[in-house]
Amino acid sequence: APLEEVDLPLFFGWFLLSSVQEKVRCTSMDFLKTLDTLEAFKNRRISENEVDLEQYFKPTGALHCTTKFCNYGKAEGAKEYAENPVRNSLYGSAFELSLTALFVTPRTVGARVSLTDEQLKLWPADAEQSSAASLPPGSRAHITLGCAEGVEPVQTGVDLLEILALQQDGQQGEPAEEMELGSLTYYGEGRWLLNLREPIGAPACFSSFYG
Ligand code: ACK
Repeated sequence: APLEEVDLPLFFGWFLLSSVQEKVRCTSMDFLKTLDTLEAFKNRRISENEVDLEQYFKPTGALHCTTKFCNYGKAEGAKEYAENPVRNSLYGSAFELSLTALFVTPRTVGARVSLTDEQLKLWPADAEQSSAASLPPGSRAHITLGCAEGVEPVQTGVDLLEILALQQDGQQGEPAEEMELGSLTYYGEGRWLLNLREPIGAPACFSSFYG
């Protein structure tokens, strides 16, 4: 087939270098392990059954931060995004992502990514539109670290937007614990957010995934 007919990727995004993937996975495991031992957490369990959090969340493949989900060209705005000259010029470039928080819900565990102005140039305008709140561009940026049985990774961004919408709505959450990694807040309905004391710098390559 001529080159023009080749499908667009499943998604574009930043892919963490393998050395830092290991580090992020370890930090996330530590977080889940510690969370599991906290009294505050035991009293507000995310599932009716006693579950070991590390078993409850299944890993979801190579760690990445999705910019545009294209679904091989079927997603709205996919072609426009793929043809954007800025996207084109930055394809294959190295970036440093800043992971500023970890969060857990009954469905997903993820890391919040705080994008720089340069990184925001790669951010699609419609990424936050699934949220009823009007959150600034880049709010959805995250790395999925694990999903509960039967939950799709797309849920992680939805869960993050939900917590940020609560914050924007003035809901401070319930301060739950000062952990070594940072301060933990409870937002109800099994939603926990840990603001990292020290953001994790994660080198990543802007590229695409075909699957
Ligand atoms: O964890 P994620 O960001 O959530 O990475 C995966 C990736 O694309 C491949 O499935 C994300 N994803 C899936 N569907 C959507 C969607 N409708 N909108 C935004 N991101 C999506 C998923």
